[in-house]
Amino acid sequence: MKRVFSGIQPTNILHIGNYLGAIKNWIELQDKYSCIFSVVDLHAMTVKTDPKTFGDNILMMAKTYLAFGIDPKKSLIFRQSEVPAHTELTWILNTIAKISELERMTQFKDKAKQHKENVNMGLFGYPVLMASDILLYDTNLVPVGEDQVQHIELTRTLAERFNRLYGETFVLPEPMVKKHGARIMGLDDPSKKMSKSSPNAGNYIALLDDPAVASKKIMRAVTDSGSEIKSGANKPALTNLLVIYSLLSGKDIKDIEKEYAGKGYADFKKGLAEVVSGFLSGFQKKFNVIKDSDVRDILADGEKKANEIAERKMRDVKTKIGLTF
Ligand code: ATP
Ligand code: LTN
Repeated sequence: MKRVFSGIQPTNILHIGNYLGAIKNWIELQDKYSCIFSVVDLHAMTVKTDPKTFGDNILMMAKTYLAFGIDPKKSLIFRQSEVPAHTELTWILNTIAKISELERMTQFKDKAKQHKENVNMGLFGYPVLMASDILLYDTNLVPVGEDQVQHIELTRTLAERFNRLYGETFVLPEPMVKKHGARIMGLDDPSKKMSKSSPNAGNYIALLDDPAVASKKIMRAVTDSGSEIKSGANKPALTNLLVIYSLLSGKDIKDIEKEYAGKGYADFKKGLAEVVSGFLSGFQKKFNVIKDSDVRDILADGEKKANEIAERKMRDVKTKIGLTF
């Protein structure tokens, strides 16, 4: 069975873009592939974290995976920081990663601009840690949003380089990007992706937003000129809302357009607000009944298994390098 690996950083706000671009696709993969999903807490540290809330955010992230249907009987769920091989392999890959390659990463450039006061080595080396996550588990496929494809290409470059220098060791992974949902745009600006780092909370629908608050955000979302409910390149704002509607309801965009033919933006937004509210209440109901103690047990079990696989790979890596005698 092919191996799938993915992860999300446990930062406090998760939005429907993260769900539609990442987690939603993971659920469907569980029956077809051998899946590993990590809470990548070390990655979250590249932007200053708060010791008072960090632990809760990690737990919440794992709970979110479970509430959406990641099934610990089918998939392995674990915390990155509990598997030391990730940082160990990162150092080794650091020695073959080129500064010029890392400087080209658009996420680094964006984050460096956003956090001018804290452009740290971790932020710069972020993609190398991500490469380690992926390569330790002989990953074939990495389901992510479009913004992460560049990091997976770098992962392939590093794997190929290591294999060439030291002999066949790593499997070359491929990104798995869905056509729809890979890039949900901000509700306040359809030219930029929906992002939890946006200073305007109206940019995103957080998974833990009160459904009433989320409805207001939809009603206030920017729209394009004209009044017809029709997707297209000339209507980026409406197209984004139609994509969200379609992915959350399971209906085809064409069918939604038909449903709203002759109606205006206000009616469409009201319909979308209902779909979003229903989705959020369903998710929150499940999220709220999962016990912290169960999440801890599931993570501990996953960590044990992840450590076994990762340690085996590290032994191979060290042997290939000659770090043995
Ligand atoms: P930030 O916006 O602060 O950079 P983020 O929202 O991108 O953070 P991440 O933890 O970096 O959050 O991403 C988690 C996953 O969600 C990744 O697979 C990413 O590709 C996906 N993702 C993030 N934003 C979107 C979006 N707007 N549309 C679709 N997928 C997204
Ligand atoms: N950088 C990713 C999170 C991430 C990841 C991974 C995704 C860290 N390690 C390994 C897939 C595979 C992001 O979504 N921002």
